[in-house]
Amino acid sequence: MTCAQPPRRPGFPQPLELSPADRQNLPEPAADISKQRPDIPHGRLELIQYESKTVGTTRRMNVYTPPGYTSDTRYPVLYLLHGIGGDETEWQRFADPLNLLDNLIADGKAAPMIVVMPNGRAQKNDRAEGDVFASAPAFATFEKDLLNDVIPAIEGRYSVKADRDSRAIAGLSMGGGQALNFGFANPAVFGWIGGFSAAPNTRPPEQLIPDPTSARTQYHLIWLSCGSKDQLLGISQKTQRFLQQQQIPHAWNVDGHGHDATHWKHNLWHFCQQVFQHKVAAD
Ligand code: FER
Repeated sequence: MTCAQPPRRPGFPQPLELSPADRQNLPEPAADISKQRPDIPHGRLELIQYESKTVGTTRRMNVYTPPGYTSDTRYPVLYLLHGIGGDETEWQRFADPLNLLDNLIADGKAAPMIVVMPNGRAQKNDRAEGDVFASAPAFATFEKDLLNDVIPAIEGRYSVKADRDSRAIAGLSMGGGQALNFGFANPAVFGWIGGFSAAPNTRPPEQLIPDPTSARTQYHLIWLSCGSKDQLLGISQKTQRFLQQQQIPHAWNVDGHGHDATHWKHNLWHFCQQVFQHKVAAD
């Protein structure tokens, strides 16, 4: 008698399948990448408020300004988005971007930049409370809040370069899906895109990139990364396969981590060394 495989329980993790393209293309960073170094200049992290016409409330965001920030210089801006269970403080907990950026800038490995960490849950109660999955629609609404409220507030308050070549969007998980969706939908606003462990809110490839020919040359950097132990790997793989088929230049880094802070911190560190540094695609 042969024994049939028992049916998989819904929600039971599916086996992850790796192809030769799914490899770690960048080295594993050292353990001390976001350790505070007393011997180097430090930037600042400030929690600021802005009026959101989209949501109808006063909202909060964390803003990193680099060491020696001065209104005599105009800086590029990275908009960095959190996951479904997070808020404007989540990146601080997962990756300590203040020290991570201070260290990279001190070592000449990252361009001095402003990093904006807004709250991507665009609804009146934007705390990560109760069933956090119920707020998924508010993560889509955030596109309006970002374009019409967050970016104007940042550009009115800080000394920034206000053009697509100087605006990047990246995020983790739900924020990775937002970064891909909003970045590809708004090529006039963002020139650099990064998705770390993008969640199922990522649009299917044909909707995400309806004009692959333009996308081939429009972006300075398209970054995708995911851990090989992340149950959401299939989302990034599907997106990466499309980019590859369509010959859209991109970075693809599959490390050995899961859906976790180590993957996000490591890939933010790598991404920050490429963003605003060089043009990988012709204009
Ligand atoms: C889902 C699984 C995971 C989903 C979202 C997530 C909207 C997001 C995870 C995260 O942000 O960490 O089915 O649907």
